[in-house]
Amino acid sequence: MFCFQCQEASKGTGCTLSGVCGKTPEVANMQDLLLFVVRGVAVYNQELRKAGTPSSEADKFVFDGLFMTITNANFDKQAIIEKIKSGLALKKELAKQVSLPNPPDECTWDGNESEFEEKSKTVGVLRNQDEDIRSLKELVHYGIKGMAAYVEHAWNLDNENADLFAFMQHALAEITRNDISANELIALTLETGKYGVTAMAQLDAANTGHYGNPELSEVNIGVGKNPGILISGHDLKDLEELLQQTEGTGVDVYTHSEMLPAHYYPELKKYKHLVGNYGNAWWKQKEEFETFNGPVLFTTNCIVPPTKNATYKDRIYTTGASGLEGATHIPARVNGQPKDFSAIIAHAKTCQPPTEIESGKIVGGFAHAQVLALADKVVDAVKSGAISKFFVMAGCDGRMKSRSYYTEFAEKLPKDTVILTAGCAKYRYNKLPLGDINGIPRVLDAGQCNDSYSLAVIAMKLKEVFELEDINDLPIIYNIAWYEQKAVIVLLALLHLGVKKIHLGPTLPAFLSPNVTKVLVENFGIGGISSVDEDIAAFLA
Ligand code: FSO
Ligand code: SF4
Repeated sequence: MFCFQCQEASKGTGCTLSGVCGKTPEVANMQDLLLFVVRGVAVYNQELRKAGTPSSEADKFVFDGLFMTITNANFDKQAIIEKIKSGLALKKELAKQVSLPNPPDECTWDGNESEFEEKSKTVGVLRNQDEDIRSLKELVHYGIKGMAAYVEHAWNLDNENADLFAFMQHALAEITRNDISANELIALTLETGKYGVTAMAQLDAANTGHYGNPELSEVNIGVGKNPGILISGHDLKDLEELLQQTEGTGVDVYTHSEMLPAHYYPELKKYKHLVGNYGNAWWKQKEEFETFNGPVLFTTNCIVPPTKNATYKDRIYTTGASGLEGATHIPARVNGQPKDFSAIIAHAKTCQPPTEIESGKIVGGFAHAQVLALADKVVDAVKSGAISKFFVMAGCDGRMKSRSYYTEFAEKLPKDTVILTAGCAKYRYNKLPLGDINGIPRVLDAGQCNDSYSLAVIAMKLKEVFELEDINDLPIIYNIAWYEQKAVIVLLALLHLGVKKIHLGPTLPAFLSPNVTKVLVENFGIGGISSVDEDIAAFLA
């Protein structure tokens, strides 16, 4: 195996023996083969698209296949094998309708399960010899993986955009080319950012269209007396159906990690048995799932495979693109009918209520509509000097010790600054007593990582209000934490919007070669982080 797609890549270069995330070499290899099949399907479907007859089954296969390979989304080898088999069958169907003069191996290869392992070892990241071409191809690849996740959530809410399907498959077809140049790939990287904005805007429209605009909300972090189900990941449709099916059953629902922002949506917070948010960011699950006592539902990443002795092993359920050997997988919707959560609900009834690990409330819901509703107050605070600067600290949290930087950074920021956040990065500072400025909380949480879109909307609005030419003239500093591929698409989207001098930490991606890093530094002023004191001094200078 070789994988370097996330921030925790072993030794900062790549995982080769097994994943720091818990991915075994067998699962890693099958994911490589799945991506190989995804590329073949994309190449064929692009041909069909040119003829005006793209396959919607292929569209779905592509975004779903990409999503399954995102960091810590799916550890279930058999589920990945089944996906490969369905992709091979689909590819054969598409091939019948297409005549390609020189089809790549991605299109022509076929094999049975006994041949998967051997083939998988030849189709991974290292198939590209040139490190810059490899780096750029993977940068695009990870960007469209993140995009695929957002597209899937929107699709679950009956929201689809043919342009996004076309772009993802175009990008995959380009990555499949052996003769693509570095310049072509750089252009494709920037284009990926453009479609990243479209994907995030689409998901924002889907979420707000179904559940209303996020609004200023207090979220309970304590527990109630009923047994509960803990729901993690990003898929709001799954949460909605779970809430509908648990209503009146005596089973409460709690959010974990990236599901916290569900509490900000009027159409979700209205459920009285959506009791609160339990715990912190994804990587704390090993302790928090123990004390939660009830079953846990993963709707997407971030799964940490439980240790042998974990008491919650049999309490894990997955659905959608997520998967874990030994966990119960709740099947997809059929013909638009809701998923069947009866097994997890029955399971919850046999469990003890959660053990309280903290109490109190956290505040959030500052997506674009809420912030724009407060725009006058915010603008006055900037004009009067009460707010000197905004710090965008969106992104992901992770296990690395060095991430304590973000807690310390938030603590040491001057009291006249405001943090704008989205994604699970917020757990590094969202329970600190950072106070407010004239009633405006000093940490404004827009929501999930995809709600970084809201932060961009807010920035563009401020640019308009202050009549600035350039988004970079705003008093906004970008100090972003990344972990997996959704952060890659957020980053590329920000670059597309013209944001410069983004700081990325706690370490720069292993998949950026020195030359590609140089391009990003020279054209966009991207930088890493150093010490909190040095960085704050530099940012405020
Ligand atoms: Fe975090 Fe995980 Fe949302 Fe990511 S829970 S790390 S960027 O999946 O997607 O922020
Ligand atoms: Fe390693 Fe990250 Fe890949 Fe997992 S996803 S194998 S931790 S680089």
